[in-house]
Amino acid sequence: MTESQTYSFFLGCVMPNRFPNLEASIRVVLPRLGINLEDLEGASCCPAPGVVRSFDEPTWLALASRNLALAEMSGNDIITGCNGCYGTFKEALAEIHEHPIRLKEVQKIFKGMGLKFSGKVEARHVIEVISELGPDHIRNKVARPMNGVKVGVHYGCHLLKPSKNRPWKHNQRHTFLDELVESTGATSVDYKDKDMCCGAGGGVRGSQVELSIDIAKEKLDNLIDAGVDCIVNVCSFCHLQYETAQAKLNEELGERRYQIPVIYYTQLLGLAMGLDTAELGLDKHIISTRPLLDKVLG
Ligand code: 9S8
Ligand code: 9S8
Ligand code: COM
Repeated sequence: MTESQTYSFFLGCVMPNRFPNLEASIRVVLPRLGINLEDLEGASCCPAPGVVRSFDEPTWLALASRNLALAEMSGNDIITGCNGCYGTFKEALAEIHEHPIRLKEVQKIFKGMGLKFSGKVEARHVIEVISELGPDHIRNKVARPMNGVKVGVHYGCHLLKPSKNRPWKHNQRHTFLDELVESTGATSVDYKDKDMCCGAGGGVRGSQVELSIDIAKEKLDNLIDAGVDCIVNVCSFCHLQYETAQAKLNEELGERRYQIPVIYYTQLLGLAMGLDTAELGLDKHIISTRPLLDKVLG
């Protein structure tokens, strides 16, 4: 199924409920790259790897398998724009492939539910299929180069780890997203602790909000020190963290110190392709994207 360029689009919880603007940018940009999306009817939470898997692994595996089965039954591989959902699907598939007994267990649970599941479906990330097209393909699509824009790239944890179950080779693992950002004409700026977690994942944001925001603050301070014009991410949960943590920190400080626009990769690419800013949802951010848009559009 890897040759197919039509995928079942798995939204997860955060994107459709909190950031439909990111979802819109994916739906607008991907077809223009020759990647078609079909809606995945009846999907549930993936469920979140750092949360549900930590508490009840068999429930996590059964629910993840159900979502994968829906894609398998529609004849497509599954695609997601969230690192957490990507992590769940990659690891659920690895689990059933390495331990066939786990697949049998899941199939037993599915009895009478009208689900067919063999595990012969692949899980892809939006940024993975874009990166397969290669930086040159992206460069050819650029109508409005992002020259002079300084970007702080945030990969996020689940995109890259565990590395043995991720598609990027050792030498590309910490560079492919920077290259895709630079293909738009922008500059990826190095900053302290770039590979550090945003502070949201693994249930930290859900149970220890203060600690979670403190971790985000450390990253945000490093990004400010590096003089970035925006953060570029590829995970709806990282996106939520960077947007809401800045708003919360400003509220506590009583001043608007944290104002870094937080941009999903397809929004940056869409902007560089010359697409309409409202169509890309760039007018729907918690932290205004205006300073970035002023710089780009003049
Ligand atoms: S689904 Fe429910 S919570 Fe979430 S967005 Fe991504 S991880 Fe999967
Ligand atoms: S970083 Fe650490 S666990 Fe995660 S991928 Fe998205 S949320 Fe931010
Ligand atoms: C983070 C997902 S993207 S989780 O909180 O680790 O489950």
